Parts: sequence; structure tokens; C-alpha cells
Amino acid sequence: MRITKSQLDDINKKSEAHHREHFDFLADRLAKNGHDVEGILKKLSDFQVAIPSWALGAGGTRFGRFGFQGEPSNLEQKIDDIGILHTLTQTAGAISLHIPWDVPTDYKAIKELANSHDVIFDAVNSNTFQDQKDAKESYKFGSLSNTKKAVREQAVEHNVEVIKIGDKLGLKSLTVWLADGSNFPGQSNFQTALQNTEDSLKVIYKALPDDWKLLIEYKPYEPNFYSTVIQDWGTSFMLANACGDKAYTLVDLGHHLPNTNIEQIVSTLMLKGKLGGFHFNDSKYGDDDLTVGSVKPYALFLIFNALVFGMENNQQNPYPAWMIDASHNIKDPLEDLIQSLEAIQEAYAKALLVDQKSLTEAQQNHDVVKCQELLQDAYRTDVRPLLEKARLNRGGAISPIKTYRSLKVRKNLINERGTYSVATGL
Ligand code: RM4
Ligand code: MN
Ligand code: MN
Repeated sequence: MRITKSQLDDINKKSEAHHREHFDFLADRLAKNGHDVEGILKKLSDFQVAIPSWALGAGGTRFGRFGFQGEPSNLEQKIDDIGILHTLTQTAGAISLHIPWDVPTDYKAIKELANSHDVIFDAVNSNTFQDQKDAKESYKFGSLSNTKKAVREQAVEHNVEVIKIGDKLGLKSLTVWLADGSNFPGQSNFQTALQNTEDSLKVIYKALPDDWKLLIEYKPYEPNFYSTVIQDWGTSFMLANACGDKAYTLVDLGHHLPNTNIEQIVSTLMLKGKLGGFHFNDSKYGDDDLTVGSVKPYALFLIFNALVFGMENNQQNPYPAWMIDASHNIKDPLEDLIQSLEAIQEAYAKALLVDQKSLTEAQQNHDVVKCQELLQDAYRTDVRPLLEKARLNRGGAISPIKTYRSLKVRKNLINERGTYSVATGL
């Protein structure tokens, strides 16, 4: 299913007057306060977030999986789903593949299909946390950190293969997330595991083309519950430095213990030029992979405030690779992703409204109350008319969710693909 321009125009027309009234009021107020509204709209339009190929079907928990009808059952259909998201939101202009869940067969055709949806390929993900059919070695006791050389070599080999696949698609970074760790005290020697991981990553790093990046993700626990080899940003940062200039840390919001100050981590990494990638989601307890902004929207705003500061002031940090990393247990995955994309744009827009100059002054004068006022003034602004305008400027929907529902997209997909189609992934 493809949404046509005339379908969008028809639906947009119905809420255009309402939108214009709200936008004009907000734009006027912002301009009077010295904001460059056009500049903000441009930044919002340019902010594109990759959708992972494994997030388009129903996610499961270890207790069960409740399928979602009309799921995309191959890579082509997944790209079509992202096309729908991008047409509506104009902010999902990239796809991130997980290998071997989504290995393209015909590269030319896949590239053309993505191109027809105005979608590019971004960071590719390797998978050494599951055993593949016919694999010689098992990752049950780790991959890059394994005590057995043959297992480490197989895992390195897989990553090199993933780089080759990514290269054929024209993308420029490899994300490595390891499930390596241990379940019980004494099971693993921390030093050996870390050293093996560093050595393996260095071999992968050597296989990177010059203009590529290696993004190293960290996570404190799960699937291992006693220790994880790359448990925190510090370990990832250390490994990235050991590999070299093309290696960076990747922050996934759900990969922190409760109450971790993620905005401070972001600031530290950007100051050191090492924030390479970012995975958005939300959580209450751990790696819950819930809809972005659904639980802690203020924390997300504070993180964006750090990101905006870094993007404006840290020339040493490359533009990060953005991706949504969520799992959809009970919502329609496409509706969930639309909500996440909206929450990301909302937090970004609010962060762009922070009066950085006054904030710096207030910080220097130790005016703590003013600092808080400045942040919260931006946070309390209802920026939704800005998001609508940014979408409209690029030909998207004023209200993506309402449009998705009124076009009965899911029903159409079920008609096309059937009730029992199942997506690959977790
Ligand atoms: C992990 C991690 C990775 C993602 C997998 C599916 O928890 O967040 O980024 O590739 O899940
Ligand atoms: Mn992740
Ligand atoms: Mn995760």
C-alpha cells in the first residue's frame, strides 16, 4: 500500500485552518521572543531517524508473543512499511537492518525500492546473540568475548560479513551490540572477557572501510543477569578509544540502570567527540523498549537539550546516527512508531527553544532559579504546531496518527498480506 499525495491533501485540508490558527499564534509569540522560527522548522525537517527493520512486527517477551495482523513478512514489505511512516511523518527517512534477520537478496532492487520511498540505509547491526542454523560454534557462552578462539573468530567473521553487506547498500556504519556476559559469579573472568572483546573488536575495526564508523553499544544487564562485558558508557568509550578514531560509543536510552543521568553521559561523550549513535525508546524499569516519550518525556527533553548543545558546540563530534529501538507488544507497530517519531521531534523542538545565551549567563551568575525557569519555559511550550508545519513543508500529514487511521492503513495491509503474516526479528 502506498499513500498518495491526493489522499494526504484531502485529509490535510480538513484540519488546515485549525493548524494555521495555532501555528500563526505560536510563530508570532516565538518570533517576538527572538526565536528564528524558519531556522527551527528547517532543523526539524532535517532531523531524520532510522527505523529498525525488526521493529515493524509484533515484539515478544519471554512469556509470549501476540502477533499483529498484516505484519511485513519480507524485507521489501518492511521497506514499504517505512515508506508509509515516512510519507506520513516525513521524519523516518532511513532504515537500519539487522543481519541475518534481513539479508537482501537483490541489492539493486532493494536500493531502488528504498529510494522510491525516499528512504536511505543507515547503520547496519550484527547479531552474535543468537545461534544461526548450521552455525559451527555456539554463542551460548559469549561471542567476541568467548574463551574459545574458534567462537571469537566466527563472531568476528560475521561482523566482517555484515560490513560487506552494508557496503553494498551504501551505508557507512556498523553497530555492535553484544549479549556477552555471565549469569553467575565466578562463571567468567572479567579481565579475560574484556581483553578478548577488545582484541576481537580491533580485528573488526581493521576490516572497516576508511569512511565507516564502528558504533559500540553498551547495556548493564540482560540477557545475562550477573554481568555484561560492555556494561556501561565508560567501557564502550574505553573500547572505542582502544580501536581508534573511527570507533564511537552508541547510547541506547533503555540501556541504563534506573535514574542514570543520561544527559550527562551524552554531554561527556560529545565533548570528547565520541557519541556516534543513539537509540531512542522509553522505559520504566530497564530495557523496556516502550514508545519514546511515553514514560519520561522531561528526561527526553533534557537529553535533547544536551544533544542540541553538543551539535551546536562540539565540532569534534560527528553527526550521530539516530535510530528508534523499540519493541511493540500490544500496539500496532506502525502507530507506535508514529508516536515515537512525534515524541522525538517534540523533545527536539523544545530543546531548540532553550535560550542558550541566557542559560549560559544564568549558569555563570549561579542563578539557579533562572536556569530552571529557562529550561522549563521551553519545555512547557506546546510545540505541536511547529511539528505540523515542518511536516506540511515536506508534504507530510498534519496529523499522522489520524491520517493513518482514516486511511485504514492496517486494514489495507491485512488485505494485502493476510492475517497470519509474521515479521522476522525478536
Ligand atoms: C538490544 C540492543 C540492540 C538491538 C537488539 C535487538 O537490546 O538494543 O541495539 O539491536 O536489542
Ligand atoms: Mn539498541
Ligand atoms: Mn536494547
